[in-house]
Order: sequence, then C-alpha cells, then structure tokens
Amino acid sequence: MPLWERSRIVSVLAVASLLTVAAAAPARADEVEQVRNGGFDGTTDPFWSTAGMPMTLTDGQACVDVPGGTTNRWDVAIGQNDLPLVAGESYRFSFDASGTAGHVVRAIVGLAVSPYDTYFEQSPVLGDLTHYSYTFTAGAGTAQGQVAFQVGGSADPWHFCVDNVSLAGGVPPEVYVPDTGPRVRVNQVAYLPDGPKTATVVTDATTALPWQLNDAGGKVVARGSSLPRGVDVSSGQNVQTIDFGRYTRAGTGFTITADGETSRPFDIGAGAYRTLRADALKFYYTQRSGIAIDGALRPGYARAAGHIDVAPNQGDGNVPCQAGVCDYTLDVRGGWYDAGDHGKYVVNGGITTWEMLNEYERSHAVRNVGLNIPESGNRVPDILDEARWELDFLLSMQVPAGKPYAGMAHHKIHDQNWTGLPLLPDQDPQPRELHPVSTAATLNLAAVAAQAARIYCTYDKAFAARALKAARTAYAAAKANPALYAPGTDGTGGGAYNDDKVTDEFYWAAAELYLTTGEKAFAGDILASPEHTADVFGASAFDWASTAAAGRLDLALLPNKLPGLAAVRQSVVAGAEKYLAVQKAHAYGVPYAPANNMWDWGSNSIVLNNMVVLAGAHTLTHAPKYRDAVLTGIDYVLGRNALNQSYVTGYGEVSSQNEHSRWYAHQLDPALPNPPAGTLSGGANSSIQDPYAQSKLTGCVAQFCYIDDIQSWSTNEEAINWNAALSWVSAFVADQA
Ligand SMILES: [Ca+2]
Ligand SMILES: [Ca+2]
Ligand SMILES: [Ca+2]
Repeated sequence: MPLWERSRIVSVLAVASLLTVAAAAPARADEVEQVRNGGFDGTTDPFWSTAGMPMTLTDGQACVDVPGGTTNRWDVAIGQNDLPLVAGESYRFSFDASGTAGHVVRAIVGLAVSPYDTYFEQSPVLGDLTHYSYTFTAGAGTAQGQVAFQVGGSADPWHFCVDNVSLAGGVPPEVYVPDTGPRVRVNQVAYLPDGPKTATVVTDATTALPWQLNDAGGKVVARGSSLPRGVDVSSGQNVQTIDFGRYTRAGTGFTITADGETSRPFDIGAGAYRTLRADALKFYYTQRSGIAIDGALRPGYARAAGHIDVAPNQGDGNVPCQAGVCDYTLDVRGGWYDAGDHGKYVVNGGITTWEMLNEYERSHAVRNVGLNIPESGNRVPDILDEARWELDFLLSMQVPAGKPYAGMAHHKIHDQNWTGLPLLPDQDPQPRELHPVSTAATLNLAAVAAQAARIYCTYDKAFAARALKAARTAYAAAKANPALYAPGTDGTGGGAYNDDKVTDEFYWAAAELYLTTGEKAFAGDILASPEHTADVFGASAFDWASTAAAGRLDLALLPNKLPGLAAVRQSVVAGAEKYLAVQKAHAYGVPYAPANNMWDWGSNSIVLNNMVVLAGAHTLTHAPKYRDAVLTGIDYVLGRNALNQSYVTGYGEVSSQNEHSRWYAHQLDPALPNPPAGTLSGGANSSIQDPYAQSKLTGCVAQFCYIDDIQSWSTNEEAINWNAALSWVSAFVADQA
C-alpha cells in the first residue's frame, strides 16, 4: 500500500520585499486578485528570487538566467509571499511563461513557511511564450501563502521568463469531466478464445439493444441482444451487458458496436497474458534498491544504485534506529522500494513476497518465464531470484541475537522526513532510520521465511536452512512479544503501516511453518487459532494488514496432513461463492462490493486478490464457473470499467501512465521515464486522500474516484504488493490458455 504522505517542498525560503504595488493584471469583476504586480509593471517588486539569480525586466516580463548544475526543482525559484488563502475556496492560478525549449517550471501555490505544504502544483514543459491557467480548491487556509516558479534541477543553464501572474479567488470550482471515450466498455487487451466474453454499454436505454461484433476489417462476425442491468451502484451509470462468449475465433482488432457507439479495439487470444505475466514480474527489477539498473536489461530505465552509502544518500549499509529505539545499526541494503517512495516496510514486503512465491508454488509455467534480470541464466527460476532480492532484505531486518527483542523484526526503514518529486533513489539526501520492532512485522518474516525454506531447498540448501531458522526464531519471538503494534502516528517520512490485530499474522505464520515442517506444534497453533474457523473472506480477501486468507489458501491448496482439511478446503470454496455472487450482481463483472460503496485505497489489487480465492476454488473443484469468474474479473482492470481505461501501463489502447513515483516521474521531468509496461495503478479510491484528487474528484462515485496524475498518490500510486496481485492473476489467466 502506498503512503499517507504530504507533498512538501523542501524549499529555499526567500525573503520577500514588503513593497506593495497595485495589481496590474485586473481580474474579472467577481474575482479577487491575490497577487500584487503580477504584470511586472516597471518593477519586479514584490516578487523575490533566490540568491544569485537576479530578475531582470525584459519587455514587461520578469526573466532570469537559471544556473545549471542544481539538483532539485526548488533549489532556484522566483515567487511572491504573504498571499492569503481560504480553505475550501476555489482559485484560478494563471501566468504566461517561456523558457529554453524542453525545460520545466514547477509552478506551485503553497505555504511560504515551514513545513512548506504544497496546495497545488503543475510542471509544464516550456517553449515559446504560452498562457497557462489552472483551477484548484485550497485544502487549507493561511495568511502566508506563496506562488512560486521553481526552475532548478537542470544540468545546463537556461533562460526563463514569466508575466501576468495571477491567483484569483472567488472563481467557480472547476467541474472535472473525464474523457471516457465510447460508451461500449471492453477488456481492451484480450479475451481468451475459449473463455467468457462480456462487455458493458453505458446507455439511457432500458430495453435490450442490438449489438454486433466486428473483426479488424469491419466485417460483422457475431450479433446479439444486450441485457438491461439498471443503474450500476459502483458508477451511477445506467448500463446493459453484452455477452459474446459464443464467438471463439482468435484474432486482433475486434470491436463491439451497440447503441450507436463502437468500443475500443481488443484481441481474442492468449498472447497478451504471456507477455503480461512476465512484465508484471519485470516490474520488480527496476523497483530494486541497492543495485544499479542495467540499461541493457531495461532500455530507458538505467539508473544508479540507490541507498548504498554513496553521497548524497545516507544508507542503507549502516542504519541506526530512531532515537531511543536501539543501540545498534543494521546493514539493510537491497530489497525493493515499496511504492513511489524510497521506504522499505516489512509487512508490505512480506505479503508481496508471499504472493510471488505462492505464484511459483501454484503455477508450474512461471518457472520458465525469463525476466531479463542480472540473475537470468543462473539455473534458478527468475521469479525466485527476484523474490530472493526481497527475502535477503527481510531477513536483515531481524534483531540480532543478544540485543533487546532479539528475533523480532523492525517494522520498517525509511527517510527521516518526506522528500519531494521527482527524486532518483541515489539522490535522496535524507537520513535513514530503523523504526521499532512489531509483532506484525515479525510474523510476516516468520511466514515468508518459512515459505521460502520449502521452496529454495531445491536451489540453495544453505539459504533454505537459514530461512527456516530465522522463521522459527521470529515465531518464538512474536509469541514472547505478542502485542507490539506499530502505531498509526508513525507516518513521517514513510507510511505507518499500522496494524493492531495480529491473530491473522499468527495464523498465517503457523500455517507456513506447518506446511514446511509438518510439526505437530504448529498444527496445534493453527487448530487453536480463532482465525481457523472464522470467515476470513470479507469484501477484501487479504492485504498487508489482513493475512488470515493467505494462510487458509495455502492450507487448502498445498500438500499437508492437517486434521479437518476437508472443512478448510470447503471454506475456500464458500469464500469463492461469495465473490462469484458479487460478480454476478455487478454489471461490470467486478468481484468486489465494499460496504456503502466505499472503494478502498488500492482497489485494483483487492479486485485481483479476490480473484486469487476464485482461482483457488477452481483448483480445488475444477468447476469452470470459478475459472470463468477470474477471466471475467480481469476485464475490469484492463478496460471494462466506468472510465474506459486499462489500469496497467502499456496494456490497452488507453492506460494509466503517470503513476505516483519519485523516479518514474516523466510527468514532472521529461528526462525521466513513465513506469514500465506492466505496472498496476492503485485505482479507484472513494476516500481521495490527496489534494490533487480532491481538487478534481470531490463528490465522485466509486469507480470515478481515480485520476491518472502523478500528484494523485491516493488513487494512482504504484506498489510492490499491488503488482504481485496482477502478476498472480495474469499468470493464472495465461495458464488457462
Ligand atoms: Ca507585463
Ligand atoms: Ca535465474
Ligand atoms: Ca493483521
């Protein structure tokens, strides 16, 4: 899960002249101008610029020669302070700007004093003089607001000019209307030839509509009649569904026409899933900490190693604890960066690694999937090499013998303070800190290390033995410290990942230890756990905080001799029946219906993880309905949804591109890439916690609570646990072909 973070500028605070000059660019009669002398009439006062970069007046504009060789956008800037902002008021921020072609200005409205909160920001790429205008709603009120034009971060010197700077209050809030394209919604990637094929048409019609399936040449190859479904709660749209499953011939470039609209194109075939299952796993190599990314393996994604103790980095080879937490340092290099930040969190690393290793245990084909990683060709399946990168990190987070809480795992390691975007991993200047141990992190380590012990024994006996020893030690330490909870308040510089219910982690760890060792003591703990007979398949099957279903699925599906296994297996089938019923009732075929229609953070991963339960029921019963439910469910993620877009970068005619990340920050810096193909966006989130989403989506209905912008960290981040769900399900789909 990505983080609750506040986007902050770590700004050089420039001192404004207090000279007040009448505003030169008059606002409309009903709007109130906040900026003084935005037209630069005869003077640049009261604007300021950072030391060493004087403003000059040129043709009535303020211009600067921007020095080269700075690192961050905020290292050099011009701006104006002491602007009042009223919480909840809508403002239009506009200006004319020009710059040496291809350079970027980060234009912000924020707080002029510590902690320099950013209320609104845009980073246009400059060229000839252009008018820029944006509307946003202030999330906070202050008398110390600021507009600033941050122009740092360029290796080369360049020239920047700005004029007619305006911040007008009293404007009507902008009504954001997403471009959702044609009203016929399909899986824009592919349907399997022998799988179910359904589409959704958004329409005012309440009686059945004729539809036709067209091949790439426009020839009609199938026809039928749609099924009226009424108003879909998750979108507020009146919809009908189209079932074209009887058409089974493979091909590319199909479309569906209904109600006068033609869908985006799609394939019928399995090839895309063979590519997707690999891409979803290739995601992890460029997410690695502690290693340089080789451009020969990932063209366009080469970068220096992050956090290997080379300045300006301050770790991770010798990381101390937060003050008063411990008296030692640990070498915690490696692992994956969690999401769009540079933190590493044991609970999220744990569930991610479990799902990846589970894919290995459940899908034989994945052993032969090459991932173009440095370890390709070493006779170990690449998926295990990739998971090992994280496993070694997780093991390094365990408290050494002889120290207080020996055998427990530190909850997380991350920056002391939040950093801004963009920021390459090797450029992160923040001190790194170990946070206190937690029972949840310790049990994650126990579960995943135990799972690793049975999987890696074929390839690396010494590692398998070390992992099992660490798992036993962690499990015993958690039993001795059963209620050390990471607090929800520990969210500065990294996500809190707080969890104060750990019966599920105890159950999961006992299950993995039992599956690996067969020992009676672990069976006893499983049978005594309240989770063992509880209904663990709720609206969301499992995630980093709720892990009971992970244990239940493994007990049901992996070889073992636990007493009462029939009931364990039946519980998985019963869970799948619930998701199947939810999906059947859903006009977009989504096996997810949270209480009060409040879609959760990272909803795409929830949809996919619920499908892992459906896939489990298929493995247990071989009933085609569960397989078909998975094949239908993935349509939602790949385009059959209210926004008519795929949530996987590079898949589908229209897909997420600008996931929140400090280094895939192409939207903020054209020199950086977008996330690689096969990156899953978090997706619709009813609570829209970030200011950018709030400025565009307030009042949104479930599926519409999403925007493909790098600033929307609550709807559009990338994360290791989410891609694990995509990887698992795309592998299952590929295996069905
Ligand atoms: Ca002017
Ligand atoms: Ca390999
Ligand atoms: Ca828990």
